[in-house]
Amino acid sequence: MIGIVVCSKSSGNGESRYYVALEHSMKIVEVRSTLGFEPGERIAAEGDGSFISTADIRPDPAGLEKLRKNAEELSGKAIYKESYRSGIGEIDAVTERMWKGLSECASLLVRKLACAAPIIVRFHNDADGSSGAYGLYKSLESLSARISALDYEYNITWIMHPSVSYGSYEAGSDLMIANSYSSIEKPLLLVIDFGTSLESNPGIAAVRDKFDVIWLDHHPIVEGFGGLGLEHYISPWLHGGDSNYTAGFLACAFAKTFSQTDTREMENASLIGDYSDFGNADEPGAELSMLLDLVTSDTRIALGQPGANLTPYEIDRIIGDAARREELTRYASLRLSEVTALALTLLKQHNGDGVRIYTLDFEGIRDEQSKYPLPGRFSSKLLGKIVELESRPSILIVYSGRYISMRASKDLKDRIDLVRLIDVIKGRHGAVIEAGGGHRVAAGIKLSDKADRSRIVREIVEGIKEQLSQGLRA
Ligand SMILES: [Mn+2]
Repeated sequence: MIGIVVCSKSSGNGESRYYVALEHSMKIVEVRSTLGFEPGERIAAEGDGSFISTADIRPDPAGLEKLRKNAEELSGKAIYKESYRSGIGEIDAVTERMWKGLSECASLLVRKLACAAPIIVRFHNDADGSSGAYGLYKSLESLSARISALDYEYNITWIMHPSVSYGSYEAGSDLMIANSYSSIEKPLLLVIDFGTSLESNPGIAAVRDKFDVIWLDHHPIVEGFGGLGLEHYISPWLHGGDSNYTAGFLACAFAKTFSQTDTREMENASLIGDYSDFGNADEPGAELSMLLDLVTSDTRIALGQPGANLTPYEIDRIIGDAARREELTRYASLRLSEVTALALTLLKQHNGDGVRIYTLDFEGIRDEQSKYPLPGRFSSKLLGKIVELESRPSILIVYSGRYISMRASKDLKDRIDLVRLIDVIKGRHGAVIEAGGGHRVAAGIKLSDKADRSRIVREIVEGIKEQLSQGLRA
């Protein structure tokens, strides 16, 4: 077999991993060798690819040219022209307006895959982000089945991302991964369901030269957000949609530009997980949403160790195992009812202009061994329960450790803007707030120091009362 080295990764033991595009089929194969090759070199491999002869190593500009042309052609061929229709009219209208942008992202992705460029996919560790990553993963599987040149184990690093911003730390870690490779195509970074806030600006600035970036998000766009300058920043907010068009759905719609794999269950799981108006509890997805919420909150349950990186590969294994899936779903549902029942007895109540504002100290309610449920997601569920019981507009603030999570019932969406409230508090306190943001009626703050928590919670309650009584000035 003769081929061109398209990407290499050195490892500690002197042996390197090489992705080689075979000369005749352009198919990528993976080989290991202790000999040092450069991307762009023509080499001869034998048998199963485990041995590379030294007889015929030379740079091959003509071959490289042909390879690039092939990658370009593939990226055209792989794309479906027709916009994806899920059957939800309002969502489909937004998808149609994003289709051109999504197709351009897909062309880029396929070109990277055809050259085995290193790809990092970071997805938010909640039901929304992880269902998007899972839908994308399944769709990529079908892409390798459809296009033979792309039938290899992709050079993708999946990273579950535990925060709402893309900071310098994450950027540094991604650069480290990318720098361990050397490839003919620029590495690709794909972000799903987080990061549309100012805290991401340093991270974006740090990686944008090294990576091509595809950024799929649905959080309200904050003025001054650096991601807007990226070539492939896609958000329903720019196309007549809003946060109800979830990022998980967006990732699945993106996957539809190159795959026809059925991702309806993941789409609905993401809509339900993020409390979108379009979630449908009667369609498949509700159970998946709860399961993903559990396994992304507590990787000890999913993988046997806390703080581990959960990838779509593991999610797929759990979902493929009917008994495990059922056991985990039952556990999640049971835990949730227990914690909810307890929480309802411990709520504190404040009145604000006819609206009930509740606060809850979440520490001590949750079993500290298990991270499930996480305060943010739990606060959404608990608010749902409160609204069900009270049938009146309510706001809930849940705090635990350095986190403060805020939720307002949807009927308050014209009277409350939590993103704006967080901005005010950030402006007032600066470094006391490590990160903060979210959606109009669902947002969160991470403090630098837990000691400031009760003061900030008090200010949040006051700020909410103010918005309620004075109205939101435009
Ligand atoms: Mn989301």
